Amino acid sequence: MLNRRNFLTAAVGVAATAGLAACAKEDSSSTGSSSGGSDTITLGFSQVGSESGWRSANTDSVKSAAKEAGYKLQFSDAQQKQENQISAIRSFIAQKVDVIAFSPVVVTGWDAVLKEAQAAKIPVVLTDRSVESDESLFATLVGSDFTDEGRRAARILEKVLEKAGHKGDVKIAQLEGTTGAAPAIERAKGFKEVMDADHADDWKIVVTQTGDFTRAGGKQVMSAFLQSNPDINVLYAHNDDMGLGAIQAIEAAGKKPGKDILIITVDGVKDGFIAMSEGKINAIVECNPLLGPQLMDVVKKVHAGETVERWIKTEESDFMQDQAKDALPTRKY
Ligand code: GYE
Repeated sequence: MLNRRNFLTAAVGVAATAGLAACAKEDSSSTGSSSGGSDTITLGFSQVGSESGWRSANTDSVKSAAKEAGYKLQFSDAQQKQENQISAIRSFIAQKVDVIAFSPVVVTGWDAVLKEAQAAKIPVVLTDRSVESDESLFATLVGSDFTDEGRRAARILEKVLEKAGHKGDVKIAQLEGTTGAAPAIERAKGFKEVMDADHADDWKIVVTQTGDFTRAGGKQVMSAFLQSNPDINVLYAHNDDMGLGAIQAIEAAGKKPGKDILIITVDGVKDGFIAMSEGKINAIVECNPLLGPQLMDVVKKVHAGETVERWIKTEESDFMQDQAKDALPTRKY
């Protein structure tokens, strides 16, 4: 696994080409000079899909920042399938785009296509999620520290339990993100790290399964959890959408979300904040999807052959339920 902590500032080893873009098969948009002018950067971007509110906000941010920067954007939606991302990247290489950016659906299986991009001298920028590949195959990662988000989720659960005056065993259900995706692996890892260190005796993850980062997945898996383990008293969901789906399952089972089952989620999208202001979510660990402007900045730098940091991290906060009403009007996604 790519060890995010070991990222060092390093020179971008890949020279950018100033090739013109051929006809694109995917969505394309541009506000740049006449189409394909040599000073207009053509960016090929392969998005994970449209599985969550976070993802929609991220897509909007990337599209509007590309427009703002005057780049020609070839945008491709992989519908949560790695094979679609691989073919999108191959098509960007064939079109000779200037820079490729993508948010990898899972961490493994990228070496071959990344080597093809390198052979074609097209720099690759990872955004949002990381990969388990040789670090020389991409220029940088623009995104969050998911392991730390997992740790923050455990620390905020400590506060939530205290606030609720919880006594006795903490029986946790975990709704994991997409299997093999960096945020699913790392959010589970960071949470477990704190749990093993400080709560080995009183906390236990009694059930854990993927809900694929979707509302439908969260609802379905949570309703199965409630049948197999009716004594669950905490839910840790790797994103708001799965938490929102789970809330429906909890209510359908005649229980009160936020009271009978304390709920911690990650992301901080508007719908998550609405549920939190209604008392149904107890705390949210923020993960900021508005990566577009930083991404465009980095794209310009790698295109110019400039040095960039290996990991450009996102700043984030945590929110308890009593902050939800005040924070809601200020949420940008
Ligand atoms: O938390 C989730 C989305 O990769 C950080 O993907 C992203 C995650 C986000 O589906 O809602």
